[in-house]
Amino acid sequence: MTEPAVKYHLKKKEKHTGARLGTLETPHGTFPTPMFMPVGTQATVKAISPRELKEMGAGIILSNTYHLWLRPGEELVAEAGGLHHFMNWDQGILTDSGGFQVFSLAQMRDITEKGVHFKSHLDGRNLFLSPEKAIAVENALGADIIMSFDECPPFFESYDYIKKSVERTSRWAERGLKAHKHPDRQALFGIVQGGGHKDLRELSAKALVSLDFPGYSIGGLSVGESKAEMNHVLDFTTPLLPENKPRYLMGVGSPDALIDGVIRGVDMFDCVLPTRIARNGTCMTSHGRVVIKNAVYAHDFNPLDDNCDCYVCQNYTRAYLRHLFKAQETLGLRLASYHNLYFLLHLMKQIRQAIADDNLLDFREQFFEEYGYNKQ
Ligand code: PRF
Ligand code: ZN
Repeated sequence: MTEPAVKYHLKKKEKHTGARLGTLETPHGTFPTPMFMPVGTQATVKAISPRELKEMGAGIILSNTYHLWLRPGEELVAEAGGLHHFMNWDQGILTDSGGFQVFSLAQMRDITEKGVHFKSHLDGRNLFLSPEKAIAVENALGADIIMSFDECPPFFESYDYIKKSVERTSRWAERGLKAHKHPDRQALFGIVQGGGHKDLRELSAKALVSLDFPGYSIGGLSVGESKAEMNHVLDFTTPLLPENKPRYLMGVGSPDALIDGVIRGVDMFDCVLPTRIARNGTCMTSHGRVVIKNAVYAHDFNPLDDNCDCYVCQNYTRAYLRHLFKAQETLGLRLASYHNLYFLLHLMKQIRQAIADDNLLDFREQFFEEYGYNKQ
């Protein structure tokens, strides 16, 4: 029996919710959970350097098998000594399998038992991705945590389709496990699917748990359903997963969903949201979203967020940030991206403290009130 590549330590459960305080030990360092993972799809967190990521306390980032397989190719990354060396990031990396990206980006897909045929979103080439191929690419990239190849069906697909899809995703997970070459260096997570159906989530979780993955992802959420629906699915899905393994909710990263996910026992999250909205000038602050291009900020010489101690808020004004965006200067999107990532990493820190203090529900109430969620 080889040692698993990652070790989850559950340190404490919050008294009034399902929230868990823990740590995840990876071959590239240990980070506290619950944690938010910044997204670096193309082996870079857009506009932010690894030095800056470290400075803001990111212990793990996410990257994408699909994108790196197409460009520059996993062989080139392997030639560079793996993804950590290639991008100069010595902390944790998690790669998504490509399943989700194929379904969301590529065209003319044809799903069979063997895998998925589709056309590249870059040049229209015909491509084929299978559980074995996805794992081979992830093995070559060398991330600390890797994902099974899954299908993420639309939330409102028919019950019969989702059932067939879940069964196939479970078979794909097993094939991926067999194909995985470095279980001692890379932890392969299974991905629970099943749409909004309790029995299908159970079917999925049961099959994956019996395969004894070192961690479990929850997929198929934040794909168009309401927040209430997502929370409802989490309510019955996290209890299906073993307590001594990490749980990762894929593609979720709005402040309210992070808090509500943690309350339901989720340990890890990722989302393009903070960096994507930053690039069009939307900033997350303790008082809610600030659209920095708005005229109201033209003469506002206050920091972006008076409660934030990040580099941006300590050194720049809203008026200056607005000017940068109006003048289309690239520093604007760099600073906004930095602040937004810092804001979510800081939010996770506050959440961890609230778990330690057993007052997560009070924290939620205060945060929602101040952010403006209660007004919607
Ligand atoms: N599967 C995979 N990646 C994902 C998802 C999924 O269901 C989601 C759903 N929000 C985001 N990223 N493999
Ligand atoms: Zn800030």
